[in-house]
Amino acid sequence: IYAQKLATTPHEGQKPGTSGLRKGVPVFQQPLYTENFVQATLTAGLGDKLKGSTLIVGGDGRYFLNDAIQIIIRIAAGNGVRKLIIGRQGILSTPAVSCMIRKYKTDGGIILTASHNPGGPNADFGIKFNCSNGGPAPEGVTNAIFEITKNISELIICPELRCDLDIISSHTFKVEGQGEFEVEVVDSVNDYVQLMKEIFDFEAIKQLFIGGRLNILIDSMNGVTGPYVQRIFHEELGAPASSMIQVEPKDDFGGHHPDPNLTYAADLVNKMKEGEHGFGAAFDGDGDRNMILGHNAFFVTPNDSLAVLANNLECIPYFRKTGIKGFARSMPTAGAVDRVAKVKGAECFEVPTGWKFFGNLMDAGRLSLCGEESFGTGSDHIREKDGVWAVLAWLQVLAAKKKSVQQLLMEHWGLYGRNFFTRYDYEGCDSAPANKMMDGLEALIAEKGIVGRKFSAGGKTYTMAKADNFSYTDPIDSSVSTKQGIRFIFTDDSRIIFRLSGTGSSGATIRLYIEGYEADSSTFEKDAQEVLKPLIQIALEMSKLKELTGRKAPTVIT
Ligand code: VG1
Ligand code: CO
Repeated sequence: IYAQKLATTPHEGQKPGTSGLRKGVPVFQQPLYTENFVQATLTAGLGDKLKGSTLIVGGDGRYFLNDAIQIIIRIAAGNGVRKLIIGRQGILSTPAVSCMIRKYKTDGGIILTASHNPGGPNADFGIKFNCSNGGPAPEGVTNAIFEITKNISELIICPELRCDLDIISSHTFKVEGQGEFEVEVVDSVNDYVQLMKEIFDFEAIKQLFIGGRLNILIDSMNGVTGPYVQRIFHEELGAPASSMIQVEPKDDFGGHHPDPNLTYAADLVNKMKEGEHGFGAAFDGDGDRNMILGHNAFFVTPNDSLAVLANNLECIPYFRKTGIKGFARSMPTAGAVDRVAKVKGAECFEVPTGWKFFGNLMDAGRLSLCGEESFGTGSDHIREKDGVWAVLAWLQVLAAKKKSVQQLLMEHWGLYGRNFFTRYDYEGCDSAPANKMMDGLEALIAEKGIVGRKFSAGGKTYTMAKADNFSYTDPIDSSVSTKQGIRFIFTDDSRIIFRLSGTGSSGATIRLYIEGYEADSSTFEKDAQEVLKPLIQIALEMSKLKELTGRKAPTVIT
């Protein structure tokens, strides 16, 4: 096999967002578009380690996966990468990639996914680089990738190299003038399953399913988790095969949004409402998100899920060994976990949106468990959020506590109070009005007298305690990330937060996050939409969202 230099010209807009580069498939299919980004990723991501490096490569099975992997193979070989470890048929969940990077101590990995965005020839694709710690590349690296894409003029590629990914085997190629290049096609689930068995007490979880004590319903939403779920919950833990649905990874996710929330996982929610199951869960396309439901589709918000797990961490063998090193959440995530941390005497960090911000804290041994309101939960067992792990963690707690999901939540709120939370997404807005709205909010936080000002709606009055655009200084490497979301924090800890999404593939998505805390147990069973109504009204008025975007209602409420 020979390698050659190939002239290329830059493509605009190859700036990685919250979690890698996400664009429509037709964008990635443009001549040398994917090639440019892969070359930039290898150059910037690996630096002087590029020659002789080993990488894990895999994705969530969406349309264009195989094409993208073949491009990665050709460019990696051309650039002197020594070895790629690739899941069979290119399938690896995001947490599995993170697990394998760490286990095989590789120099990093490339994940092919647009996560919860729809897939198919006219839907989205994505490419993300993870570093040798198993976590998403930090901003320093993603900025360096973007800089290269702006001036790229040359690729090094083995144009004739192709590799069959259908069977588990190792392929070795001799690249002229360079040496050996190896592609090892591996089982997609083995390493991940082994890690889960080290973390959890599978025997204890198994007891839950004996004699149908607990009926579960797991929805893979035609994403990557299907094979993992069947292996773990059915083969290893003995749950009946009928307790798993949509377990066939499809390249278009069956035409759905593979996003585990009450809107897009409606199939699961409706089945759970029939009352046959005591526990339900769904995952997103690449397997890093999770949604937890109890009997009759009792909804556990991701904020509460994180707090309940934090409160019961000692039920999980892994944490009995490691101890509790600290907790963290992303800024828009409700502060339920903060209350647990306080009682447990543990550190609690607030980081910007995106899993990449947790990695440094974990590497420094200061973070055990963390999460995001966007259905992300995880721990320092890897450096990505992990959907299947979260479900196992819940089942381990249920097995130890011998209580229902709803009981656990009611008791939790009884101890800590309830952080009511909702997120309104306005997807597919035009960029100009969305930016105008954010500019308006910037002006508002800069106003003299904003602190102390009173805002009223629905018979409630809130006093502004703090208004800013969230800025984060990483406590480990002191890197600073600015403009991570406009925050309005009131004297009773209620919060209104505005952000623009960084994972969309076109236009702008406005995210509005609302949080209100209640210690009074008579409110606990109320609907969050009802409790938060006054704050929502204040948020819409102060932002002029409706006037500027023309949107009367959000596209998704979580
Ligand atoms: C969204 C979520 C964020 C999450 C990110 C990646 O980002 O809000 O919490 O980390 O998706 O998740 P944004 O910028 O669109 O708000 V995933 O499962 O898409 O990798
Ligand atoms: Co995801």
